[in-house]
Amino acid sequence: MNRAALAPVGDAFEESLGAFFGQGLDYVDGAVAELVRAEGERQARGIELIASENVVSRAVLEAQGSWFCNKTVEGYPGARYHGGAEIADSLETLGEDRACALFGATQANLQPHSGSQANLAVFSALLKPGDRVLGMDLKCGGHLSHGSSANISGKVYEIKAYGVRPGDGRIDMDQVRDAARAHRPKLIVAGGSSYPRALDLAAFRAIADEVEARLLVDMAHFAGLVAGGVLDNPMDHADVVTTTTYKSLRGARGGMILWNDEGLSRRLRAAVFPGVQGSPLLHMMAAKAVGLGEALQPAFKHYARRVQDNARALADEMMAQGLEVVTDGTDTPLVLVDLTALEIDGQLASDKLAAIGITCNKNLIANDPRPASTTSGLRFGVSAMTSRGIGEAEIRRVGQWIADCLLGRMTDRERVRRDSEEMARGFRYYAVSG
Ligand code: DSN
Repeated sequence: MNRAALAPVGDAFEESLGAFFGQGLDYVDGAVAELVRAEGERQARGIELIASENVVSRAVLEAQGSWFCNKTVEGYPGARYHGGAEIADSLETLGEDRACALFGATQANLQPHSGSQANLAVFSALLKPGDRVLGMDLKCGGHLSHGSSANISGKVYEIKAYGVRPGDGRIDMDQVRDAARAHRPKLIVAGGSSYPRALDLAAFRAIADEVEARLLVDMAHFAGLVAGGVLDNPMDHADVVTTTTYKSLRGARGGMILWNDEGLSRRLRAAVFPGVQGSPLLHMMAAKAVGLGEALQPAFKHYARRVQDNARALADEMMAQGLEVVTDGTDTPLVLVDLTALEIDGQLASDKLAAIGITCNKNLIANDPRPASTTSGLRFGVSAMTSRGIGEAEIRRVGQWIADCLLGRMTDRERVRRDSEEMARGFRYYAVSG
């Protein structure tokens, strides 16, 4: 092919370089820019109570939009497969050091792209296919990646489940002990996605020791409260701790693994890479490091305390207004409402709340008579609104709106939608339009 035939393409390419390196999203892609703006507006005007969400700092946003996104590495600091990794090594080491300092661990792995990836890596490091695991039933507050039949964890390993006491909705440690004695699992998993109470970590440890199982604590939903010193640290009890970094911990999206026993290090690191992942997302690693640095600051302790206070106030108010709250309260950022006494299912309930500007999610509850597509529960979490500055008086007002809406007492939905928007806009947020 002669050069003349290539020239127009070459010219167009070279002409495009100015915009490629110099122009922002508004100029380059108006369609996506508009969606970004619309999502920012949606977030700014809404009362966000999805338990797995939070609001990250401007600094976290900046780090995840940095040119670390251009870098590919595989392996770990000092032992990479790609060149030019010295700065990435410093970044990953800095992030690991911060994670260890925050949670009192000696070992950390920040490479997991998500909490599920972190859990899968731990399972594959500690178990052989077919090995038995005792985890919390998904319906009772466990997590998909702890052995749900729909998840790879439930297909590769033999899963036995413990639940919650029918009377008070709490984990019955006697039942856990009986199940552990009966099934002799290799691994016991504590933690989940909708259990609102603090775990009895010492009892889990004692049971694991008795049956010679390893103990994995997944603290994804309450990691921020551990970091802030509000809840006991699972690192004092577990062999391995996993977490997401973006829920109450308020950092970039992704997962993390912590442990102390250096005898596990080679297996756990190899299970993440090359076991279940290739290259880590270095821009997210940078943002994780920023979030962990923020969590080490004194202000984070106040945030964590306020998350728990707000969650308790929300639960109290909803109960006072006539809703049934699972376990009659919470120790964590989570509040789980049981709708079984009402006509309304979780899907319809969350749709009704969305219409008045409150976002949450439908959630299975113990012995749920409804399927996962509708459910009889609603899950709320206060981390995101706490990060924006909400306090007890306002969260109680939100609790009243929720109860009025679900109990059919709301006469003027449009007025409440306007009031909730006014409340949300009264809290801090990024400048999203401009
Ligand atoms: N684990 C899911 C949740 O709790 O919503 C996503 O993080």
